[in-house]
Amino acid sequence: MHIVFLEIDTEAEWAVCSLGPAFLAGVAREAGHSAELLRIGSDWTNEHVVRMVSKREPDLLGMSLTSRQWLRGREIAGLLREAGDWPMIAGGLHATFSPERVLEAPGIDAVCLGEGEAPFVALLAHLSSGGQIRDASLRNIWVDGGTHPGLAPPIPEIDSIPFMARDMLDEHPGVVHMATQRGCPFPCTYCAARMYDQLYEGIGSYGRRRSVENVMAELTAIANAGPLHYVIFLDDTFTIHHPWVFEFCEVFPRKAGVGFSIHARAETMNPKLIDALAQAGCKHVVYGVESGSERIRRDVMKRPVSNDRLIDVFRRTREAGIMATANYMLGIPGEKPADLVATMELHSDLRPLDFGYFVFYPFPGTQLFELCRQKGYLPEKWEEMPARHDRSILDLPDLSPEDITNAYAKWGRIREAETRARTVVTRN
Ligand code: B12
Ligand code: SF4
Repeated sequence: MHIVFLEIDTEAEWAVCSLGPAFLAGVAREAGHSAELLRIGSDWTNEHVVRMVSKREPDLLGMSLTSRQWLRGREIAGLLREAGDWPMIAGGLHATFSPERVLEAPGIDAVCLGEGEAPFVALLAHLSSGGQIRDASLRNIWVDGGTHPGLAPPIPEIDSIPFMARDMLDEHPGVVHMATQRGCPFPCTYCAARMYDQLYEGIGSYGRRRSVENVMAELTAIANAGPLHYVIFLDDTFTIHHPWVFEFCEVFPRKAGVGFSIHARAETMNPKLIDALAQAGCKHVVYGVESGSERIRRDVMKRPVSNDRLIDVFRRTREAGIMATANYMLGIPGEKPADLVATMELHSDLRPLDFGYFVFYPFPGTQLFELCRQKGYLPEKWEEMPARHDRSILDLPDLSPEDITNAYAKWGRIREAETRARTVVTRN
């Protein structure tokens, strides 16, 4: 079978495509099928989309969906159904946590719930032996018109999963993206990734990490096949399970010897770990700070870390020679205008080298999504409103749309001022 995975670009193209299809292409190829990626550019016309899909003569289309990709993904699925009769399956976070809505979309015949490797290969076997997608009766695969299929436990031994099919990621040569773990043990109420653990409650454990040996085997294979200049670890929280991280820091510089970046939660860092990471070649840590208000972090987001601890971790990261990025959110339920200011104040104490700022969006399945629904913050037509970084879809009692727009604009001015200041320092 020939599978074409569609990567739906929204307002801009990310430097890397969705990792899910790269894992699935790995298992599909191992099972004797062929798979390729079609990246649907944000500026493609409908005619161009249809032309590019037909040219590839797919037996099956696969679409990975985050909430951000959903509205355009739905449009493209409908368009392709009118143009051809290609069966299509959708998977990923959004499909897993809004399956009924996704299945209502014309052009989407089935949804894959949760971890995709085993169910996808089972579906390919079903189709290869003459079955139709809508007749499939397989765990995790919910077909249009069918009932909830039940879930198989996640693959216990994740080292047994083939390496990602790297051609599916559209990476820049030498800069590679890696995933060493699945699941996250923290309880953040706004986080969609967290929901996988709940999905599998009573079925199996979603939280697993590859062995350092297996990760290094993948990096060695990459280095043997072409250039390897830098590794971006895309794990949610690279620094959980310290023995693993220390083992990695010991092996990585000897076997790979290049720079790398990670995502970390500040509470998981300590001076010894920061030093070990720096010595191993870590150049960049992205921290989720989210809010400068301890109240919002503790009571709304379930991130009870103090501002002092955050300031200390940023300072130590800086002193170790590692660039720190801080990510912030604004427009969180429960926030008041003073909390928006508190985040900016904390930012000036943290002094990160870079930062990101995003307006809160309630991802289906999360606790904060439920809270927004119960409290009436979600407008009636919320599903038709795009998930954007600069605008809230919520009707919040304590923040007006202007409060959020103004704060977003102010973050833009902070960025400009910091960029200007850095340019002056560099010139001098
Ligand atoms: C790496 C990553 C990225 C990468 C790659 C994107 C990607 N989708 O893989 C980049 C940097 C591009 C990125 C960007 C963004 N991301 Co991001 N990202 C992640 C992260 C940390 C890891 C993803 C990962 O490792 N996947 C590994 C694979 C194995 O898991 P998976 O994607 O779930 O895929 C499995 C199954 O879902 C299924 N499956 C997936 N696709 C398909 C398709 C088919 C056909 C089938 C059958 C099955 C299937 O099989 C896969 C293998 O088991 C997740 C957090 C997380 N843990 O999921 C956030 C996450 C996906 N990102 C998120 C967000 C919000 C964003 C951004 C909007 C950033 C932002 N600033 O807000 C952008 C938007 C990206 C986009 N295109 O829409 C949210 C999405 C929430 C949601 N409900 O939509 C998450 C969950 C973070 C969070 N904590 O809430 N991200
Ligand atoms: S630490 Fe990050 S990945 Fe883990 S639950 Fe919180 S936001 Fe999600």
